Amino acid sequence: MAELSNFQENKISKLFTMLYDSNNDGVIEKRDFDIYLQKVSQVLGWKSDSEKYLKAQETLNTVWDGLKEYADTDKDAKITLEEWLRMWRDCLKDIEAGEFPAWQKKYMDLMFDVNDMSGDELIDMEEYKTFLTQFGVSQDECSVAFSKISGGSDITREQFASLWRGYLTSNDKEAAANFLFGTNQ
Ligand SMILES: [Ca+2]
Ligand SMILES: [Ca+2]
Repeated sequence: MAELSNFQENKISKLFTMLYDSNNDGVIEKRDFDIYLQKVSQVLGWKSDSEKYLKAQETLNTVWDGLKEYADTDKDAKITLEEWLRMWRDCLKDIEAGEFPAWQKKYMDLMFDVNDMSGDELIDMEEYKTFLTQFGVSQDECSVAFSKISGGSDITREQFASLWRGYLTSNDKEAAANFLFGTNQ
């Protein structure tokens, strides 16, 4: 099992708090995914019987099942930060090689889809802002972060996956990928 540097651990902990633990009670549970779905549906204007909503719901259920299977060491259907970090230590090497766990790949693809509101397979700055401000990142911070990660053009699905990999694994504090979820690490 690989060790995480403090820098990697901070970034991975931020993901836990910002993106996954929707109700901020210190553990990830199925309920957090339900809240997440409500949140993005509101932003995107999805009705709860629409095809997109149902598809996202199915994906999130699969993501939760995969995450639970991998990370929930004590099988209490709650992922603590400790369990979360243990999982990332375990899969760090695979991710460095570009191999994400299947559930994580699904989550990344869904994240791309909900960011790419216009559906043109590119994330532009406005879309990035619309999405990330829902998670407590300010407009200004989004602008700075987007300039860093995009290098001046919109983000393709392939770049997005590469930014995730960099975010999770990089130890270079100047690496653009560190800014994927805002400017604070
Ligand atoms: Ca929670
Ligand atoms: Ca647990």
